[in-house]
Formats: sequence, C-alpha cells, structure tokens
Amino acid sequence: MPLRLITAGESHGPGLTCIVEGVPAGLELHQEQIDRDLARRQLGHGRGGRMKIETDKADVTAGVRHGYTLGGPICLDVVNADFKNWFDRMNPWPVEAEIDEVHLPRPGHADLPGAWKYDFTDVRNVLERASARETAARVAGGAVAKALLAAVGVEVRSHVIQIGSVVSPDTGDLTISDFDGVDESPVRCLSADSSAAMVQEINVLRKRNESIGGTFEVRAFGLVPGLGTHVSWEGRLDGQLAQAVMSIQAIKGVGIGNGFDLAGVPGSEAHDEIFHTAERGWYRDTNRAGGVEGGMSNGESLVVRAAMKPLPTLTKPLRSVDISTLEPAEALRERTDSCTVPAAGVVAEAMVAFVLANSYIEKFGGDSIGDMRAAVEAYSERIGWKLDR
Ligand code: EPS
Repeated sequence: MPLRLITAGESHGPGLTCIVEGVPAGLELHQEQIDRDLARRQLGHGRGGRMKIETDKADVTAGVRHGYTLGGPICLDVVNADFKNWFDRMNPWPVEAEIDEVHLPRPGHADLPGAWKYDFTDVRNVLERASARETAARVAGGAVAKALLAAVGVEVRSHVIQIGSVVSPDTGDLTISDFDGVDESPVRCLSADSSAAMVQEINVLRKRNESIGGTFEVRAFGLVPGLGTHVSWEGRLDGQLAQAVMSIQAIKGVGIGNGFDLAGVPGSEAHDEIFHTAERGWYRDTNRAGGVEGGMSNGESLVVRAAMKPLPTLTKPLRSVDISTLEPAEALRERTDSCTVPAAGVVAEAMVAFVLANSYIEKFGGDSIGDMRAAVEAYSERIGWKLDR
C-alpha cells in the first residue's frame, strides 16, 4: 500500500488533522519528534502575530500504541488556539450572529479563482483552507515519515539560502553535522553574516509594508540508490519531489541539484563522474545531479532547492475588485507574516520525507519496519552498497 498523507482543517477553524496511511507496523514514534518539528515550523524572523497565539502540538488519536505504530492509519490533531477568537465566524454550525462576508480578493492568493471555482460569494470560504496554516498538519505527518526514514538510516535537513536580495555564500558539499546549529539562526541560514543581513532585509522591507520571499534547500542523507524509477513518468523520484515541494503554499520554483544552473554549463561540467574503490565502494566526487539520475536516487545526498514568492497578504494592499459590486477596491488587509521562508524549509523537509518514505515502502514493502530493514540490507548487499556512508 502506498503511503498517503491527507490533511483537513481551516486556518481559524477548530483545528487541523493529518492522517498518514500506509506506515509499516512496529515503527517507534516519540511525541517530542513531532512537536519539535511543529515548533520549528513556527519559528523564523518575519513571523506575524498568529505565532504568538499558537503553541502547536499534535494529539495522536489513532494508529499508535505505547509508542509503536500498528500498521493502520495514524491520525494527528493540531488544535487552533485562535479558534476561540473566531468562534462565530468559523463555527462548523449555524450561529445567531451576523457574519460579514469577505469580498476583496488578494492578488496572488487563491481567493479569486477559488471563489469562482467553488461558487462562493464569501472569499473566506476559500482563504481559510488555502492558508499556509495547513502546513502545520503536513509537518505533523512529515514527522512520522521522518521517523520511518531514520529507521533505515536516512536524515532530512534544510537551510535557507536567500531572503529577498540577500544570498548566502555557496556552501558546496554539506555533511549532516553542518546542519547542527541551523535552527539557532533566526532565519535558519548556515552563514552567520548572511543571517544578520537577512534579518536586516526583513526589517527594512517590513517597515515598507512589504512581504519578502527567498530560496531554501532540503537535503536527505543516507538514501540507498534505486528509489523511484526510470520506467514510468509518475514513478520518477525527481518528479514526485517537485510536485510535493511545489504544492507548498507560495512555492513558485523547484530544482533538483544544480537545477536551473545546469542549463548554462557544458555537458562535461554538468554531470558526476563515477568511481569505485575497494575501500570506498561506489562514489562520486561531485553532486551536480542532486542525488537523482534517470528518476532514481543514485546514492548521493538528495538536494532539492525551492523558490518562495513574497506572501500575497500585504499590509499595504494591492489593487483588486470587489466581487459583489465589481468596483475597484483595495485587496483584503489581514494580519500576516512578512517572511516565512525559514518555516517553508521545515515544511519542505516534511514533504520530501513523505516522498522518500513512500519510495522506501514501494521498493522494500511496508507491512513491518523489521521486514523493511531486512529488505534494505539484502538489496544493499546485492548491489555492493555500504549502508553506513
Ligand atoms: C500561518 C498562519 C496564518 C498566517 C500564515 C501562516 O495565521 P493568520 O492568518 O491567523 O495570521 O500567519 O498564513 C499565510 C501566510 C497565508 O497566506 O494564509 C501558519 O500557521 O503558518
């Protein structure tokens, strides 16, 4: 059975739910692993007032017993503390109070196409689900995927490369320990100098009522080769990763390895030559492909980069049209964040972990974690792959 991750919930409704189906039985889970990622998602310079209201935690209500998965769907609930302030406006049931409709779609948000598509006169019926608040549920489910990956020796990390006009210096090859202090940076950037400049950039632009985008990178360490496939377009690992990361709110570009930069270099500088020694086994000296060749993992670290646009809710709104009067108007003004690139990196870790965990289940079977581990070991032995690289 493939791994499935379903989220439900509105930004200011009672709460968010994530159901993860297809997780093997016998996987050890810890509440702290899940809550740590939820807390990491709330951080980052540029966050707005909502993060002062919420302290996200996941209540596991199904699929886990005494710290081990049972093989059935796992249900994770995250309460919206803010719901009490929206009790009438977001109540699942009819209320006595008169609730004003929202008629001012924000350029760049789901508001206008969503209202057309779903036949709503109230834009709130669209924006509540489109909000990136939904990513809290993805992160809760992603923590389960990360636990599965850790059980087969895989770790997923992320860091911010760019915020607005500030780009951190090229880090080149990174090892897992390079990420040890990344969450200490207020923008989750590996360079202390760039972190300071990024904070400054956010402060300056926020004062101008601007929102700010940027780029980040997710890396996965310890993958076996052969996840994904070259034989079908849907099975290609890079295609699945691109879809999963692009699905995160406000992401407008995804690249694997050197991605778009590969278009401008000659072939002799675009690929990763193949080596083998008795001591090291198979290896490459470069990783321009970002760990994927022919739609399959090649055993090098996975490198996924993504570009996030500036958030479309602006404190100085753009021009729009009132959907009830069709008159020109300013777009909806709502409380918002000025920059969520650091948080988006944490969300992308969850999405990448989900795709990779699914690839392991597909390739190695997913009834029990012990059977999966044994299958990974047998396969690694057949291809002469050292698992403890
Ligand atoms: C978010 C919660 C939201 C926003 C943000 C992400 O809270 P509120 O709308 O109550 O301020 O901070 O949502 C958006 C960026 C968006 O475009 O909707 C969160 O939990 O991440």
